[in-house]
Amino acid sequence: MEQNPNRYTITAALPYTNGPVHIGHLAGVYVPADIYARYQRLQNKDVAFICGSDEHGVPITIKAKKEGITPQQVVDKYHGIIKKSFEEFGISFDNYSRTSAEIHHKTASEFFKKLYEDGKFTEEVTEQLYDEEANQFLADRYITGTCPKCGNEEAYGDQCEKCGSSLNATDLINPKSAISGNVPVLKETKHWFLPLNEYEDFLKQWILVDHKKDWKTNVYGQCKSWIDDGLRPRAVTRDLDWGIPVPVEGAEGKVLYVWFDAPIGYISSTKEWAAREGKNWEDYWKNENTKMLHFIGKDNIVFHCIIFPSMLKAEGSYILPENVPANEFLNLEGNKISTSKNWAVWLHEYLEDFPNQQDVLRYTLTANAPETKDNDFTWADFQTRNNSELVAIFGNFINRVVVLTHKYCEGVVPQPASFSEIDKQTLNELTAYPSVIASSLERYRFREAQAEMMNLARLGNKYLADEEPWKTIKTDEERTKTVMYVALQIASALAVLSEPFLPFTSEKLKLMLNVKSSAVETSLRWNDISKNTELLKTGHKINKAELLFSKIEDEQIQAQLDKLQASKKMNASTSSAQAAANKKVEPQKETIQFDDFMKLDMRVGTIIEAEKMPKADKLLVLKVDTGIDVRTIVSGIAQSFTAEEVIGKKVTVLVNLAPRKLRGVESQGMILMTEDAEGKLVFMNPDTDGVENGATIN
Ligand code: B3M
Ligand code: ZN
Repeated sequence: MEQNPNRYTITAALPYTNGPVHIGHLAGVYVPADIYARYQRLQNKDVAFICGSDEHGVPITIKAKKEGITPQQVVDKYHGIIKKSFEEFGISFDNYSRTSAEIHHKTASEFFKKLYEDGKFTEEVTEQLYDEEANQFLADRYITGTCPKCGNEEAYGDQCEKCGSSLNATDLINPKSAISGNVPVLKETKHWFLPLNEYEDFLKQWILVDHKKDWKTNVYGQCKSWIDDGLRPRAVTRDLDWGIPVPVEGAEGKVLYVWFDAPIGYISSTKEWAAREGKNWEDYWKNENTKMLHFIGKDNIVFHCIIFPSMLKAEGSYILPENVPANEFLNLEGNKISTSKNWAVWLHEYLEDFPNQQDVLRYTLTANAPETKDNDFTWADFQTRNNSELVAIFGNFINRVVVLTHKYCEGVVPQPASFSEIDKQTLNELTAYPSVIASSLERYRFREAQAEMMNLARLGNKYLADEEPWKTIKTDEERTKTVMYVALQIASALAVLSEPFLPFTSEKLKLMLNVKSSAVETSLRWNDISKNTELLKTGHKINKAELLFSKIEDEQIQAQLDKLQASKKMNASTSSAQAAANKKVEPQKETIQFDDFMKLDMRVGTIIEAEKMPKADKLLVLKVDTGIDVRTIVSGIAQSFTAEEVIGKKVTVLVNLAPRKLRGVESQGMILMTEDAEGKLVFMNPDTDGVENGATIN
């Protein structure tokens, strides 16, 4: 294990192209990965920051079925949206590929073939769950059921998202087809398995011994519990028609398991990049001096820490990840983020609603990052982070420095006179920041690192407030110049140290300080800040002030909250529609002839009086104007309506029903009703505007 490698392969989980990217993905994976990649580039490391779209697997085919389009159309649509929004958000991937790319199909097929030929798989005919109505095998997300470990009733066929267990579909209790809702049957089929049990010793040594200290406790803990539970062979092929065909004979109609092909996507994306950049991809995957890191969310831990490393080990020529800094989940306004319930802040929508404010979201997500436990994003917090921190501290400091430099020093870095104790102490503190921030970043503590960066802005803000150059200018111009000199050094350190967290702000700030090109100002490098406090030399001219951040108003926040409220309403109505759809429908009654129907005399009527039948819970006694007459009808609707509610209602009345006595009152007809999903009665009153009482219904 080399202490300070020069080459980094940094991967970020390949997003499924069954929907756009939301803040949960960003906070869990892409923002921390991007901060880390940018930081290592600032250390002059050779970085390959790799990602791409995960375009296979059941989530895609389910989405296609739901929208009535082909899986290819689904992946094309979301790959486009995701790629564009990552770019606009400043996620600095060196390459963003896709698993439908030819290079990926080739790479994944060859990988499988190598393991196959080396005898690393076992081949087994087993009974798998099958949907007889849909005529297909059910794997992964095509099947749901109760998790045998934690009892979650919505576990998937390959994983329980509640407890994180990795499952085989046949482990589920009460399995149910996600296609038809049917109970599946068992049917024999042949598959190839990676015998994870044979990698137990390797995994024990590699994770439980070698990485006991440096992996995050949440990651280590999950791995340990799987290993302690005992590992079992895992099928790496599936009976599906969407995916990479299994490249061996006798495997017609079968594809690679999506979690077999997807992590190989990191390799194919690296190959695509290397070919374009004239690099050797193997340096990034097969060189022991390369440090490989996988940034993922906690639901992906087993695949990146157990299954993929076992695949790499089986292949034999690859390095293993040095660390897998997985995050927990981010919630939104107190509820779990959900793509299907549209309970999310979508990146592409954020970029439209808050143009040129990428850094505000990056900042908030990092400040609240779910590093050690699940966390909550609220719009109120987002507004406060912007208005009270970015605007009031960082923005305010920079604005004062630049404006006052123009006001008192003609926009030129002044010659300092002698430094006071405060000046020396401030410059001294400044030199400590790069290594403090770096040390947090090296340990994947992004919130802590960003907080330190903000402390530097605070230091600058406080320094100016205490030294009051706007006062000293009247009595001691030299002092003012010295203060401006010191403040300018802090501002330029911030321009560098903020880059991983706030790349757009850093860019603007460098432009303002006129240090755009590092060839002009070679001292503006991360590590030089600790050695040298003269980052901006006397005589250097800076540019005009521009606002780095602007206040976010209550109306903007309210608009976002309204959007979420609309999703909530929509969900409430679809869930009652679903309840209705799930309700048992009565079978059709016996066929009648036309003449039978013609015997029914149904009229439009109006309820003109109503009262509760004494001592009867269910009955209302109604007076109904049928157009023919006004008659009494006793109706069993008292549990759904009060008497007052129904007076004046237009209704459909069966007028020629033989009269019968209910509790001593003769009922002369029947009012037609139905029931809603919750069992409440609903009048069958078709749109009767302009229809007179007595009109017949045929
Ligand atoms: N497509 C992300 C997810 O579980 C999954 C990651 C693949 S990384 C190789 O949503
Ligand atoms: Zn579970």
